[in-house]
Amino acid sequence: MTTRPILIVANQFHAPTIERLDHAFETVHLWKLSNEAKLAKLAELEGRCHAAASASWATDPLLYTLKSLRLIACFGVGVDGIDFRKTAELGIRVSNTPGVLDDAVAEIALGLVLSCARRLVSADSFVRAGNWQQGPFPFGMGLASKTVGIAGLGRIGLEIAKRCESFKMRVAYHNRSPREIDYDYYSSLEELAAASDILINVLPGGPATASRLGTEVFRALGPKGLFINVGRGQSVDELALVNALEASEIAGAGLDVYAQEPNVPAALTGRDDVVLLPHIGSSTRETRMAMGALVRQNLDAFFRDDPLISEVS
Ligand code: NAP
Ligand code: 8YV
Repeated sequence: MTTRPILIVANQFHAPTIERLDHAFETVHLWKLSNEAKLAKLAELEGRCHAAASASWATDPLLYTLKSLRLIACFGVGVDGIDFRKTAELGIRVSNTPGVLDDAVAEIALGLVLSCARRLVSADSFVRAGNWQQGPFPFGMGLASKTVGIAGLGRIGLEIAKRCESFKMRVAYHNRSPREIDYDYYSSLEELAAASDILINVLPGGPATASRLGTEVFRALGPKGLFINVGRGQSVDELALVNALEASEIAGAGLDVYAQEPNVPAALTGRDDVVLLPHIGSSTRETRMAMGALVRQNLDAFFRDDPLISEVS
């Protein structure tokens, strides 16, 4: 009889994927245990368990007490939930799910752009409230010939750029270094914001980008500018964003991500110049299944001693 490898599932990241992992591995559902029970279980697994699967934006810090752990296979591309100081110290490799979610996140980014520019959510409320009979809805902003600034022109950023081109927009971007691509490059976020009608954040989270989008960036974007965030909430100084909206220093914002999810600042929920989504960038049925398949492929490669499909270096 062949024994199945032991796999820790750190949190409940996607039920259909976890169900499949339950069939392939001897899974331990860590999130179901109390902290005391987790520590006891991890001690019992010492030397016998070498891999865990986890959401990418969050994991269980108690995982790092398992000294035989060698892989955290993340469900998600943004790995800001991983403590890379710890993984380096303990010799733990990390995989993620890049590429398979680019279309879904780009679709949500464009959905937010359209919702903010043409005020779709407010227009819907206007009709439902019976206000149309009293007069027309206020004008929105057209997209054709406007400049979209993309902060983080990587895999997802490129898919957003392609879609913006089809709306006849000009594309500009900021990365740490320019790409070989025919879009205008700005070496600072402030310069990019100043050149943009719509600024879209797709930067990864983590210390390098923490609160990078703040007062100066919003002032540079200007009173007609729209800010869209599908990257990470921690990259935004949310207080500065609220202040910029309250002072009409920018025209509006469309947000999929927040600094302290699932908590959204009350100062935002009361405003009709913002569109607020509950971190649904990658949440289509197809995309989540593809992310789960990539988690599985990375685990299989690890247990065969093959190179990982998508290792975070
Ligand atoms: P990616 O391909 O690695 O692209 C990231 C881009 O950001 C790269 O072009 C990189 O260029 C730039 N960058 C990285 N660090 C930077 C820094 N400190 N300053 C300036 N530019 C920097 O990643 P991706 O697959 O497109 O994903 C991007 C992020 O989207 C993820 O990390 C995640 O946080 C977020 N995301 C959100 C959702 C959602 O549901 N809303 C879903 C998936 C992903 P350089 O290396 O040249 O700087
Ligand atoms: C989440 C994301 O991971 O991939 C990312 O970085 O932000 C999302 O796809 C998703 O909510 C799965 O937990």
